[in-house]
Amino acid sequence: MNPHFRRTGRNRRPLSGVLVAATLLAGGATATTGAASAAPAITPAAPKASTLGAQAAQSGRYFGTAVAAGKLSNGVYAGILDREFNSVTAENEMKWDATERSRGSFTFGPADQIVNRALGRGQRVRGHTLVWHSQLPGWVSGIGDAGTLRSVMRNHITTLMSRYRGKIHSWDVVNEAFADGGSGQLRSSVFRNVLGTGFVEEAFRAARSADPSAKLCYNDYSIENWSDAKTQGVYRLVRDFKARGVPIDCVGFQAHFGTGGPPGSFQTTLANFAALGVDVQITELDIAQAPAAAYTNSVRACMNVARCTGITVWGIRDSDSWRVGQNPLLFDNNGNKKAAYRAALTAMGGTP
Ligand code: 9MR
Repeated sequence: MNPHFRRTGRNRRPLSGVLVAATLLAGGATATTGAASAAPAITPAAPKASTLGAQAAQSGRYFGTAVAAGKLSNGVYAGILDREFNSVTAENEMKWDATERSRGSFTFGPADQIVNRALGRGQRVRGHTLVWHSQLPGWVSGIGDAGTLRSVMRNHITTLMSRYRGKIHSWDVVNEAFADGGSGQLRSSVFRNVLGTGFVEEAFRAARSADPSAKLCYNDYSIENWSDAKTQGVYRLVRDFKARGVPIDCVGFQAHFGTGGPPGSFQTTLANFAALGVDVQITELDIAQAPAAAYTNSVRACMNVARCTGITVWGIRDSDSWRVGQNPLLFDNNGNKKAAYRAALTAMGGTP
């Protein structure tokens, strides 16, 4: 079982405002409230669009989805993709185990297919992901020598980013590096264990050199609740990077939620990160059973933060989701729009 399933349940409990405020006071983090940096997302005169991507574009945002190369030939799938979305993320095709199965030998067919198809249709592309402890080939996780791992990591980053230079709007440079639970520290991984905690900085510096036109994101799950130790750990990392001039442009909040949807502090979290001088994005949104109100709250949190630049849902139809049996997406197995779809579109000011 994928460990994410265990975590989505805990992820959804909004903390009371009192607890959030107390944590803000005690934590010493420079924090602003969600409302303070919220910008009106919709101008009254803006025409109402009837698809997700078109409506997101009214406020300069994108609305994207994860796609699988193997499904692009399915007519229902491709029809929804092209009608509704103006950004795509390769669900698996750009991961290390898909692109560099053995050292120095790169495979780009399925990733190229996704990128070329999207760009040919005017859709933007998110890059996912360069440095991640999971879906990592054994030949990488078995490296014990720092010099070797450093050179392997740099080569992987440089090769992928160079191939798609100028074609990717945001790259998840480092994915899921923080530990779950209360430590607020980086998790154990070959990268941290062999290179030390500085591997995150090394990865971002290599990424900036490889494609200066791409926004460089740190991406993680269970960092939506402001007072959580994991959220605070990522916040400290981003604050430190900005203070020291280490390149970082965005933070991706995966947003794999349980039925309750986002925690009550989600907008505050987005606003507090944005106040550090980075964009924020919702990168892998899905919600168990897809309650309409939970989608409304998720989309509103982004729309209310000026630097929340886009939302990506993690799949098109429920049958495309990694969360088998949880029906967490905006379209049912037949490709019909669900109540959650109408909620998401309406929350952006569109009209179903
Ligand atoms: O949706 C992806 C699924 O098809 C893969 O089997 C899985 C392997 O770990 O990864 C899923 O996508 C993950 C994403 O890359 C990173 N965040 C969590 C996502 C869901 O597990």
